[in-house]
Amino acid sequence: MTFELPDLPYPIDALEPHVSKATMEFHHGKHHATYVKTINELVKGTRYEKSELESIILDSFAKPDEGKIFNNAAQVWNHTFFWNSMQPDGGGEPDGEVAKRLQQSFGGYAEFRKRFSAAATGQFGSGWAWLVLDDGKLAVTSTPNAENPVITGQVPLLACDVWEHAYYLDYQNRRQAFVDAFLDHLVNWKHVEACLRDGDAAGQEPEKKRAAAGR
Ligand code: MN3
Repeated sequence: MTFELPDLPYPIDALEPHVSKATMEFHHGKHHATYVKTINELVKGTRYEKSELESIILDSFAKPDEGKIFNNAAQVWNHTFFWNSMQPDGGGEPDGEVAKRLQQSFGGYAEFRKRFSAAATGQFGSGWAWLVLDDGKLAVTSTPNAENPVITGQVPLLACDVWEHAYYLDYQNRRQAFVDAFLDHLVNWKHVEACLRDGDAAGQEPEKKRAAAGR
């Protein structure tokens, strides 16, 4: 199948002043677009030619000689998820089911915020911070480079891109300032809630989860 660059779920300047139009033009229009173009070229004529993105990610992870396929497939997936993790006038404390689950898993929003912020700023070099559903509980994780929770069988609920290209034009080296803006002004809690509902409904398919994690 041929993968396509998805449109942003909001106008390209909608996240200003927290993420500039210039950052989005490069990040969506160049970085994400290049991952899409590259994965299409890489899978041509291979066993992955007809595969869905998630199965390419699962099958190519940690396979010798398939690092490039994994990296590009995962980065296509990660960026689409990241755009959906944000919205204009988002962030701050959620309510409803998400608030209840943050309470159950972390003791409240403040502790979640502290852990997510620490995961995002503490990820050395390029990578991602995540809120995931893991065995029915919410958890915060971080992953290096293109890796994501799909490969460990966790259900991704929220993603923050902490590669320098995500914030350098707007914040230079101040990753913490970008992460604060993400948490306080950009998080799309409706998207988190929808992913949580799907994850709960799927019950995470424990067999598949163990297989994916190699346990
Ligand atoms: Mn990126």
